Amino acid sequence: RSLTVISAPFSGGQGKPGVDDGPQHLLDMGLVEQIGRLDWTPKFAGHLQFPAVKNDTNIGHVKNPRYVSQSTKNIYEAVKKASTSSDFTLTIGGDHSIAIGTVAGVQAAHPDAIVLWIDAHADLNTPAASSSGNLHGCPVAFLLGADEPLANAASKEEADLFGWVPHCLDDSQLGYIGLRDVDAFEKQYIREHKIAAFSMHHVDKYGIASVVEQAINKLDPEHKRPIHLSFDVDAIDPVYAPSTGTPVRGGLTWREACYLCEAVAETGRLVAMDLVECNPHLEDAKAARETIAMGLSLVRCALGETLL
Ligand code: DIR
Ligand code: MN
Ligand code: MN
Ligand code: MN
Repeated sequence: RSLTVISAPFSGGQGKPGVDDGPQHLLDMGLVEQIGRLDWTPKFAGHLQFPAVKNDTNIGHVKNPRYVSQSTKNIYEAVKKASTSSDFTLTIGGDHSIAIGTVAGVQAAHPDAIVLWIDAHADLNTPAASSSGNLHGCPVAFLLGADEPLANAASKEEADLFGWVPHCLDDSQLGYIGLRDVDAFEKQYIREHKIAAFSMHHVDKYGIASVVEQAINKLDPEHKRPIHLSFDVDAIDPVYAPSTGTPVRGGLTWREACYLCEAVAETGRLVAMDLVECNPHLEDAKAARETIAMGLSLVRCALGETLL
């Protein structure tokens, strides 16, 4: 089965430099070779390039708006092409704003695919609701079509910077696992729109195996839809994945995270995965290596590696 690896070394969705080096570190520690030892024929599509945008001033409090819009559009085109022509698309980031492009791209090829969003955060703020102005906290809002034209823009074009993003996700197509740092707007949206959301409380209460099963059963009771796994490494406890921009205590253990990926692999319906927010420049070199090693384990587990 054919697999395309897309590198999206992008950090404009948040403020900490270094997350754009995640892909190179994953590659250096053997990503493509490790995939090749499983039941896949990987092809590395190269590093996408994100030309700088001049005078990319804030729009309201939203940071790097033109850069994020333009870069995620490039990612969208690349992922759409890969998902149309290969059996599996793995996109390595980069910060989670890249999922604006990956989810829209995968949906273009598989409009019925469900999205499992594994994260400490819901990434569901609209630009207006975001208190940080960081667009990596907003991808889901764009994909669901919860966003509005950007406030305080100088022109209609600027207000519509993210108007190109297809509203490709239905509320019932999205499920969260690992949440534990959710903003008030996001909590209300999840409640009102009845989005399938499993926080760490649910993982504690039911166990990870049951949570994965419940999530898939809720989104796809007939077990026939393709699956896109969008994995933010900050879903995992910082003990195991410390080198990430917004660590939150009380996350998934190493095995819970691997189990989740193994269980999704067992469905045989996984068609795409994103691995994001590995920042090898945070914490020390040992922490960075462990975080990258965690990421590599997640990919292998999602691609069918088993313990026995
Ligand atoms: C916060 C943090 N909800 C925000 N989001 C993060 O900035 O909108 N997402 N860190 O990964
Ligand atoms: Mn995220
Ligand atoms: Mn996160
Ligand atoms: Mn929109």
